Amino acid sequence: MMSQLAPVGRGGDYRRPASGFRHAISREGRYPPEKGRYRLYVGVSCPWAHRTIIVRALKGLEEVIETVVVIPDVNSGGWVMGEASEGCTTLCQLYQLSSPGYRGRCTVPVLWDTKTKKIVNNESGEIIVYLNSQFNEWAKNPGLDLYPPSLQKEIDSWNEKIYEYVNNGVYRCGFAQTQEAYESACRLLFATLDEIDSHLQSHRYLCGESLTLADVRLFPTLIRFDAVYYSLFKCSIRPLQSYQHITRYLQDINNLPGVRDTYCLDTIKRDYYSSLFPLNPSGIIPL
Ligand SMILES: N[C@@H](CCC(=O)N[C@@H](CS)C(=O)NCC(=O)O)C(=O)O
Repeated sequence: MMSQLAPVGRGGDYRRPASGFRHAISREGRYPPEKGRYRLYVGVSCPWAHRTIIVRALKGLEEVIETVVVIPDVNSGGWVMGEASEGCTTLCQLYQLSSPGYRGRCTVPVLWDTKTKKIVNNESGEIIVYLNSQFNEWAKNPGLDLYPPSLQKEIDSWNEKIYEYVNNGVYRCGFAQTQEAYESACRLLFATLDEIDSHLQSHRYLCGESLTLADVRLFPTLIRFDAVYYSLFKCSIRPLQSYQHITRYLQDINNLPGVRDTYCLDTIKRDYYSSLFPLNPSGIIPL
């Protein structure tokens, strides 16, 4: 099961497959911004989907883009719909509706076009860029720019490092299939957390005084860290709460209007320990 879910390289290191649907939302393109046309399929325990839920909340897009929450199924290991959507009862059926014969993984988040019945994009890092910039006409907070041109270089450089060693880094610890691959991922993860902690000693957010997409991408991993990754994924050199500046930073983001409502730690723990990954055979959820 693990080799299907988590492809590895020759050294037993986890290799995340690239996302397959990469269309843009743009005025000139096939998918122009429109109120009510697009829908987000999300799983509430998924950190990648969590990014999109945060940007939707911060920008005030609740009435512009609806969400459908999918649920992890213990038996099939895939996402299923709570209620049928577009005539589909599983997320894989939705992928088939968009692309008959699709053979890749059926992941969340999915940005769906209700008009053409196609997946526009299933890469969270790109979806949040479109949510930030393309729906301002209808957003409650159109002035909030989480990816301002003056900071894009700095944001991109944090993103690159944080994706590799933290966002995907925790999965590289949890899905490693050799001791060496695990140790290497774990040391790189904690070296990056050390660097982030010392940076946050003199910076409120990663790129200064205002929140950016770099913070939005980091937060979902950090908020799950001590509850899930520390034990289930063996990210256990030290608990995250022992980092003083990261802890302050997490509280600051958590206190931003709307953010606390974007996740539920009990659901996250339940899903990770019982259904998302075959890493905990007893299904027991730690206290
Ligand atoms: N590159 C994707 C990754 C998304 C992803 O891996 N989602 C996981 C949930 S946390 C998923 O749906 N996995 C189901 C599967 O691989 O079958 C993104 O950032 O949007």
